[in-house]
This record gives sequence, structure tokens and C-alpha cells, in this order.
Amino acid sequence: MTGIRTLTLLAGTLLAACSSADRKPAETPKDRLVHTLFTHVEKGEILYGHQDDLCYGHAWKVEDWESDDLTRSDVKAVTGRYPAVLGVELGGIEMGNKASLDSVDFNLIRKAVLTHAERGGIVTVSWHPRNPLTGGDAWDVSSDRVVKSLLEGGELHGLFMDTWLKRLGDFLESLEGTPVIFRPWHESSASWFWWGSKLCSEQDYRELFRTTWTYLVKARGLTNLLWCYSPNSGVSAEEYMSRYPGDEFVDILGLDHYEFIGPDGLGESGARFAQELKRSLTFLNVLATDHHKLMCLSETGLESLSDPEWWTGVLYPAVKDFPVAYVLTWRNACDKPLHFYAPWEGFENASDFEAFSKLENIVFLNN
Ligand code: BMA
Repeated sequence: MTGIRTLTLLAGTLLAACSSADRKPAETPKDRLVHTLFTHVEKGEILYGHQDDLCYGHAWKVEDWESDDLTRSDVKAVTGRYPAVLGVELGGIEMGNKASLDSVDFNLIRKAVLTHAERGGIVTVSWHPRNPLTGGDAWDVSSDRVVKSLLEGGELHGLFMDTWLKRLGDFLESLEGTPVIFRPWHESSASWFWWGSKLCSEQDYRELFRTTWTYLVKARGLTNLLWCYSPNSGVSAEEYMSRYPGDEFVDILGLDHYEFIGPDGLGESGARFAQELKRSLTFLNVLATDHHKLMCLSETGLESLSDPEWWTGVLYPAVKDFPVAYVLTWRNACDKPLHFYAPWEGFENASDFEAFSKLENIVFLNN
């Protein structure tokens, strides 16, 4: 299809640029991952990802991160293979906490990132930082002054730069150059996080994103970050771009989009999910081509997977014709029996996920 062809040309150009003797850009971990992702897209492949996969799963978790070799995975238990993309979450790192907001030790998170990368996988990092002004969590939207307070001239600018971003930078630096897709300030088109659309102006949002980028890339010199901008679904192309930080600060255009079952039942909600996804991916494809960016479905899923054919019947048909680098389904909480987005060992509707994992253009890890 046209989008894939355009990206193919782009990947070709990128390759040519890299091999050209006179241009020889210094190849960074980020450049290598961009290249890998474009190569998959060029082949029409979509990588499958799962949040927190190696750290815990449905009714289990890694107890001792030092001795555990991180071989357990709900996805592997069902399909025989690890997901190609591992998502990890850094909420709490800004506070200097030992464990994330989902109670995962940051040492375990680091080990999971390094282990997954050694196995040939790709990593993406999300961050749900606490609300620095109110002391609440990322979902505390009681003040619309939080973003402003972090920017230059704001009363919390010093704390943001010298403590929060520093701690975040220390962790990202400790990944030993492993490239990761970093996805801060996500779902900004909605208003359930303190950086959401009703909580700050477009200009202040862009400044927040750029300040984060400038600190990590320029001040800390990190060359292992790919930057993903990922508003929530339900917006027009114009609304999607209204808070776009700019081409210099973004490598991947992401989208977070979930299925929610309404009163009209499964069939209808699946159809609604797919229709909205295709509408969004259609404009995302145009934007990605125009801005020379990758695109991905940065978060998705149907909680509890009550549709037995969600993978091949709903998700796959909706994404298969788009140059989506990866789709990432959300976490399988170890302590909330109904909060899971991938099947687990013993889950009775796992066969459709297995069928999805065997589709020719869907990529899981082979080792
Ligand atoms: C949400 C839920 C929460 C979790 C948060 C950050 O979607 O899964 O339980 O704390 O993501 O991972």
C-alpha cells in the first residue's frame, strides 16, 4: 500500500544516507533502532508488544530480581515466544522511590530492559509521574497550574529540572546505551492526567515536552532515546497535531486506543473500536509520511479479553493495512484478577492469541 511504499523509500533513503562515505553520521543506538523499525515496516511487519511482560503477569510476579533469570512471561506461556516489544513503566522514579507505582523494583525494571534487549527485543518506556504541585498521583487533575509551575519561571521549575528529570535521566542513563522508545506526557488529548488538554495550554504542553527532551538529549547527552508522541484516540488530525512538540523532538507518532464494552455488547464495541482505529490510523499514516516519522499503536487492548476472537477478529483486521511499527497491549496485573490485556497460562480463550502470533506479518521474538 502507498504508506508502506513511502516508508520503504524513506528507509532506503535513510540507509543510503548512513552508508554514504561523505555524510557518515555518527550512528547512535537511537539511529540503529529507527533503522530496525523502518526495516520491519518496509517488510509490512507489525511487532507485538506487552507492558511489563517479564516483571510479572496474571497472578505471579518476580520475587527476587537478582537471582531470577526473567524467563517467565504470560505471552510466552501461551505462544511459546516472548513479545517483540517490552513496555516498562517508570512512574515513581522522579520521587527517588525504590519501586514503581505498580510496585516493581526499578532494579528489576532495568534488568528486564537489558535482558529483553539481549534477547533481540525492543523496549518502550512510559512514565506516569506524580503530581508535583498537589502531591497526588498522575490522575490528580484538581489543578490546572501544574504544567505551568514546572516550566521556566514556575515555582517548581527547579525541582523539575534538578530532581525529577535528573532522577529520570539517571535511570535512562543506567540502561547502558540500550535504545528505548520513550513516551512521556502521553494521552495528552484527554484530560485524565495533570498534563491533559484541559489542564494546560497547547504552548505549555509543547514546552513541557521540549524541556524534557532538551534536558535528556542535550544536557545529559543521551543517544539511546526514540521519542514517541502519543495522544489518545477520538481526535481529528488537527487536534492530534495541536500539541505536537515539533519534528526535532519526535521520532514516532503513537496512538493510545482501547476497546470498551458498551451496553450494546461485544460485537458493537468491537466494530466501534475498529472503525475508530482505522479512521485514526488513516490520518496518522498521512502525518507520518509527511513528517518522515514512524507510527505505532502505543497502547491498546480489551481488558479481560471477553471477546474470544479479539486478536484476529478485531485488532488485526483494523491494523493490518497500515504501516504500524508495533502494537502494545497493556499489562497483566499480578494483583487484580480482571486487569489483564494478554492471555495467560490457563486462560480459556487463548487460541485466538496463538493464531494471531502465527500470522505471517506479526512479529514475536524468536528466541
Ligand atoms: C493503568 C493501570 C494502572 C497502572 C497504570 C500505570 O492503565 O494499569 O493500574 O498503575 O496504568 O502502569
